Amino acid sequence: MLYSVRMRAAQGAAHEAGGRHISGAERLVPKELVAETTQAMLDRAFEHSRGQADFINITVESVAAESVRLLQLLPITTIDTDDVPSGRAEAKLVLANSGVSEKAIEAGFEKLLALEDSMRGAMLICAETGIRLDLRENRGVRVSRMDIGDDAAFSKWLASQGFGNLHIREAIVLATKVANAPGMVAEICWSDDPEYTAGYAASLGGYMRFPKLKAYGSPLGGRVFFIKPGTNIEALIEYLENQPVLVINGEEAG
Ligand code: PML
Ligand code: MG
Repeated sequence: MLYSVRMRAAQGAAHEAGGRHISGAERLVPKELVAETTQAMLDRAFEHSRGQADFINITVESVAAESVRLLQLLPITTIDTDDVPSGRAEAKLVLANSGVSEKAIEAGFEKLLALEDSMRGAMLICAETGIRLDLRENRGVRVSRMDIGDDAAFSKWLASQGFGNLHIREAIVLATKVANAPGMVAEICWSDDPEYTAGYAASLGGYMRFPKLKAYGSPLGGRVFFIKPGTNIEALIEYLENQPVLVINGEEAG
């Protein structure tokens, strides 16, 4: 048996009562790690650089081991650019090479840039027309119930690649689950943490990181998922929210 441990924190009020999203986290851990995982999430919510959390919700829920799907970690490539505009231009090229239309890429960037504040979930956008497909408005679709299979080995491997921070650890796990979703073409994300400027464009072809995808100091970030036309959106959201996934990294062994 595993446990899905998830946290969401907001300022002013609960998310559903109009509070401002501060932070969220997702883990899938054995019972003996539930207590320390919840404590770490609580500390993180209280200390977040997006601001003081007034509302923190931590949910612990059992997950049957046989329902867990194992997925291979996406290969990671870093593309360093001189500045944010060239980072965004390169990220658009990656999306286009993954099969997202120019119209949809422009629509996705426009929607991300038009956000007045970050959402707690992602926007689903048609990869051809750029039309928003989910009906979640300011909430978006939150990807949940995923983790890395072997946490200690993964952290060690990440550090050996020069990726020693929590942002990458979480983002690569989420991006691996998302890239394997039914109907997924590609994802674009940049961080909503003011002090973190990186983002990525991901698809089954890989996770392309861009250290400069957002201006330093900006609390505006988020995710757009580009979806193949004709995809069953309900089944897609069900997978993103509820299918338990553990990510396996074949490279750790080496
Ligand atoms: C986040 O902060 O939640 C998103 C981080 C995206 C980029 C992570 C990376 O450095 O690869
Ligand atoms: Mg964040």
